[in-house]
Amino acid sequence: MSNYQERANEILARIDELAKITEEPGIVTRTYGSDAFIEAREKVESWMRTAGLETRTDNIGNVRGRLPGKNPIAKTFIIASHLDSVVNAGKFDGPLGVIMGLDLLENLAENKIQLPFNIELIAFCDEEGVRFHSTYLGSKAIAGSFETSLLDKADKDGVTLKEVIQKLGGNENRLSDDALKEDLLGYFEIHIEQGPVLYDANIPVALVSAIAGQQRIELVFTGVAGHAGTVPMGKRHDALCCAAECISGIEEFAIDHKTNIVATVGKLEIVDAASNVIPGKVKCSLDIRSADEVRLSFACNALKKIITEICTNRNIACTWNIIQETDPVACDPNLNNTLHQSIKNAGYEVVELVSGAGHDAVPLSAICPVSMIFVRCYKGISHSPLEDVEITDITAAVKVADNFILNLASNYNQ
Ligand code: HGY
Ligand code: MN
Ligand code: MN
Repeated sequence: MSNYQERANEILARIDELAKITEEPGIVTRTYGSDAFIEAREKVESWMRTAGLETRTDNIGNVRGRLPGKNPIAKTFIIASHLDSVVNAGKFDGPLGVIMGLDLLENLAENKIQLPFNIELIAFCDEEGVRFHSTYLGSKAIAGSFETSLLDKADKDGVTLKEVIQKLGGNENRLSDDALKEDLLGYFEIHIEQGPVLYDANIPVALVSAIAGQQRIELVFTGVAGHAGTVPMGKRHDALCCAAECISGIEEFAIDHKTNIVATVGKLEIVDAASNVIPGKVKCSLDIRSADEVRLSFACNALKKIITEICTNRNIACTWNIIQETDPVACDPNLNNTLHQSIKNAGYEVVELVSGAGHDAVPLSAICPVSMIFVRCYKGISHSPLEDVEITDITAAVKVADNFILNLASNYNQ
């Protein structure tokens, strides 16, 4: 068995170990600040320490491990992904990038390879944004773009972000201390594709050329609650029927423009729901994405118009609260040239993909050049317990990533 295969087996074993650390036995749910998140973070930090990295957890809750290069004042290269998950998640979305990054550094340390630059491995604490419906909390903190207005945002149980930071041992007034201020060589993230292209093409890895922009919106529909038995149909202002018509209108619009946008309503809440009450208030999420900035803003404006028209016809009030918006991000051409070469050196066909999913590379792109590779996953399934990755594809990704780091080192001339 080759060294790459052995390392891939160890990576998969650690991913399996992390998958057992969950808020709900039998499924993978590990949201920001939960006890399961804290346990997983401690596990990763212990692996980092065993690998000989200098470790620390920062105020927002990321765990960071550093492998100094030959020249400590040289630039620093960031390798990262996230430790948190969605609800009933797969076990690879996030942990694959963290554990593969750990493997890369472990291999360098074990073989006493001193690079001409420093490497910092980061396990981000909240990429998904499940708890506070605002994503990239960990990566925004280190990119210096964390919005302090979020500190008082409460989760569904009324616990504020500030309280979670304190529970994690952080100081919400010192978040800016953790922003990366040093000279950065770039950022690299290994992530499952979460789409079907590599699976259908039977190719193990892809180069990521860009990451789609997204808008996350909360829609609140306010009608008139009433008795299900006594209010005639013609006299109702049913917030749920209005939301339902809007949701179909959103789908219809996105299908018509399928070439460049996707739109999803993933959360729907009937406030004070009861089977014998006409819904007076309904909240839902709206997630709109496109790799093309102009199309994204066109789609947001067009959908807002469609929703406003439906609500006016039904005499229902609607608020459109933008929770988060990020522009599309282009990955760095120079890093991608080196990645392109590394994929070829490893003996694989080079495929370039745009990422429809968001990644922590997005906030980091504001402070350094970013790069990503995708690893094939089973039928492109993700955000699902069916998420799976073949050991042969992990082996391929180890080979590519090793080549990439060594090629970066040989090209390094700062
Ligand atoms: O939603 C996303 O794009 C990512 O999985 N957080
Ligand atoms: Mn992810
Ligand atoms: Mn995800």
